[in-house]
Amino acid sequence: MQNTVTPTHCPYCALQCGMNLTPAADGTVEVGERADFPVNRGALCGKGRTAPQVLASGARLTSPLVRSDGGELVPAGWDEALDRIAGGLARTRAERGADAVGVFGGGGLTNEKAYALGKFARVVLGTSQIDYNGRFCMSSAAAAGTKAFGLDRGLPFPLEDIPRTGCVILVGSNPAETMPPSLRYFTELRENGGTLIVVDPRRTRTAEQADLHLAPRPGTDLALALGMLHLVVAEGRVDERYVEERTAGWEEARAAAMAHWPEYVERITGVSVPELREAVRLFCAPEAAMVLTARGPEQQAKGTDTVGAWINLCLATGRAGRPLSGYGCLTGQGNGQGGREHGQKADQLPGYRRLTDPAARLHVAGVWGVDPDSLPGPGRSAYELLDALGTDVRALLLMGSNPVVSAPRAAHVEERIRSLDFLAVCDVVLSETAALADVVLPVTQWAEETGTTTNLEGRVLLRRRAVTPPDGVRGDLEVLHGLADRLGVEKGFPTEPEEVFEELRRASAGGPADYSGIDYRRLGEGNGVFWPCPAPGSEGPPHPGTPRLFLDRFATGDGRARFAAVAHRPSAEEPDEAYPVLLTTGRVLAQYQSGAQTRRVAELNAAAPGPFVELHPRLAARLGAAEGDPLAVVSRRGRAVAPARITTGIRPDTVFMPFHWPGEGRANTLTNPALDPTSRMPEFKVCAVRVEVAR
Ligand SMILES: Nc1nc2c(c(=O)[nH]1)N[C@H]1C(S)=C(S)[C@@H](COP(=O)(O)OP(=O)(O)OC[C@H]3O[C@@H](n4cnc5c(=O)[nH]c(N)nc54)[C@H](O)[C@@H]3O)O[C@H]1N2
Ligand SMILES: Nc1nc2c(c(=O)[nH]1)N[C@H]1C(S)=C(S)[C@@H](COP(=O)(O)OP(=O)(O)OC[C@H]3O[C@@H](n4cnc5c(=O)[nH]c(N)nc54)[C@H](O)[C@@H]3O)O[C@H]1N2
Ligand code: SF4
Ligand SMILES: [Mo]
Repeated sequence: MQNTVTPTHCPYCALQCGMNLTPAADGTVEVGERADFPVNRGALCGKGRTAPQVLASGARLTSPLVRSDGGELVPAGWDEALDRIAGGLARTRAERGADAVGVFGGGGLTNEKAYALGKFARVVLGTSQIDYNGRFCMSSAAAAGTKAFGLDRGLPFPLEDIPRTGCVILVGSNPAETMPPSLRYFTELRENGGTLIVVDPRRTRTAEQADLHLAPRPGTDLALALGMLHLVVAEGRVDERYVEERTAGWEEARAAAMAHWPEYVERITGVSVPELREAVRLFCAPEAAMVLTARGPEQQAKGTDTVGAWINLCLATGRAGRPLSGYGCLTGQGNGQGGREHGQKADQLPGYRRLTDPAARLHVAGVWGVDPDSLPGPGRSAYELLDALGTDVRALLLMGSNPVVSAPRAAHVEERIRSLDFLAVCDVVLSETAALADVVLPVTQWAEETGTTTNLEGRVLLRRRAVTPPDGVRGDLEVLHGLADRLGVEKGFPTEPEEVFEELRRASAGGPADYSGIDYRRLGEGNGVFWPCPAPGSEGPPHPGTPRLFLDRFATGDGRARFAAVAHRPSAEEPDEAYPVLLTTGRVLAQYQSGAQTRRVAELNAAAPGPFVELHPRLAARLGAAEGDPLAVVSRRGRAVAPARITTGIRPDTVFMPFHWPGEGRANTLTNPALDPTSRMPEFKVCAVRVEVAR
């Protein structure tokens, strides 16, 4: 395997760029262009290009660590570490019941790991208390997509359709920094005569490429979408025939939109009536158009309704389930799509089945060889689970997330984690969360192991092992196998990813996310397969996969898409005298998520060395702040300090902080854990703060 070129995929975001890896004799790994992979055609961002540096980083864990009597984390052997974890989880279960043991997963885990982790929680631990960081990511879009279309797949079409449509509205999405190679699709759209509208309170690098940039006040996208729908109706642009033939619920949705006059919407959003009209004109003029959302409108306590309102706009104008038209959500993490399909979510079984559906329980229990009645019911959502640590949930197994940095109201979450009776973390580095654990297991990552991921298009991909892992580390699947064995379940947790995938195929068969017609051989030969891809009957040819969904019918019982009857409502926390400024949060190009991995790469740290507070010159003048001055940002949850970065590219009523760093500048010390009632998504994108120069 050494010194050969292995075609594989990036460890980080949902684009899952193709790349070629070649290990060199000196232990380094060369990243080469993989031009034949259509999604990125060889292009990579700096994070992907430098990803191998994390493999060899001095920060890499190469031995299990256990907490000593003196309270230090000290190296230990694998047997001792696994014994301790099994003992810790079993003790809590014996003393307090199965639901006192929690499991927290991640959307970066491969399909095989996500599947095995969900099975481990339900079958070995018997707990309902499992959820994952995808809840913080795209759960609002998933909930709205399921309501509207009967099925949630981030993009219902491949990225290659984007350049050929007529207009794209990108809502709260900054691909120039979060998925740079995808920007090409939007550039080509404009070269082909199409138009790009960007909706973002900041003039991002993405907004700079747009034909029209709307800069609403954070947390008001719902009103904005309703205002546009109002104009669509008022200007006679409704596709009556499509609404009649392919949708349900229009009358209620129409009535709700009619209550949102453009002038009223202007007052709520700060987007002027002429801008609203122009957006409607650009969206409605061409034959086909798309709306794509990302975390801006979704990470709100009304994220599900907000996405529903954008879907309404698509439905009223006949722009869903037709060629080159549709609504899509740009998922975030490497396996953000697959990670939400195979059972690490609190209410879910593999194949995107519902845990409360008796037929789903019967099918999956059959594959697992257990009694369906032994499967627990739905558990708490991610923030609610973290909030219950130390009280109802006393022991936690965590794999693939760093909530001390990334969870809302992070100081409280950190305090909850510290109050656990027992914490075990599997990670590649000593993340801020792993540093609090009783046992830390060092695991293999990405290029050191094989597994599948499902990218933002719903394309299932094979990520191949390209290098030999360092001595002392093991894969997450080996960890689950070792723990299951110690907890009395000897069978059902294979360590070979392909074996796990074969079982996942059977478990997903017949479910909404049906992978049963996909296997490693097929994935190895091409550029991935789009689900659903059911297994053919004994005679039939292989199913080709489904790049484009809903062209004939939606996945609802009657085949019709559902309008959402939604109305504007304020954010959970609006500015007042004590906290007069809006805080929003997000990402920068050179760091990834909690930074656990990218903060180990010198080149990335040079480009993005630390947190900052972005603010408008007018707000800066009011505060007496100059560029680089330390600013204290204070919310009802806490206080963070970071240098001022002054720019005219942000609304004067809003400040922005990236969330990639721990410590004093941790943005999530400030954020509001108010949850969306349907998706249980926290309101990362808007809360009220006070800003002052920290002297
Ligand atoms: N460089 C980098 N790339 C990444 C990641 C990373 O950490 N770093 N993470 C990956 C993951 S998991 C994800 S989920 C994606 C996220 O990808 P994006 O959604 O593109 O990233 P964000 O920066 O969180 O948010 C996008 C934009 O929303 C805007 N915004 C803030 N509040 C509002 C609002 O109320 N309404 C609207 N309309 N917009 C608002 C912000 O100004 C920001 O520019 O990126 C993926 N790619
Ligand atoms: N304020 C604010 N907060 C946010 C957001 C925001 O926009 N604003 N965005 C939210 C979103 S969209 C997301 S997705 C979350 C992400 O935030 P986190 O869930 O913290 O995501 P990561 O930093 O990617 O954490 C993954 C951890 O798992 C480790 N890891 C990587 N690969 C593997 C593996 O294969 N196995 C194991 N066991 N470990 C592995 C990494 O080293 C890292 O420590 O943050 C959320 N938090
Ligand atoms: S855009 Fe995403 S998948 Fe592509 S190289 Fe960058 S981080 Fe990796
Ligand atoms: Mo995400």
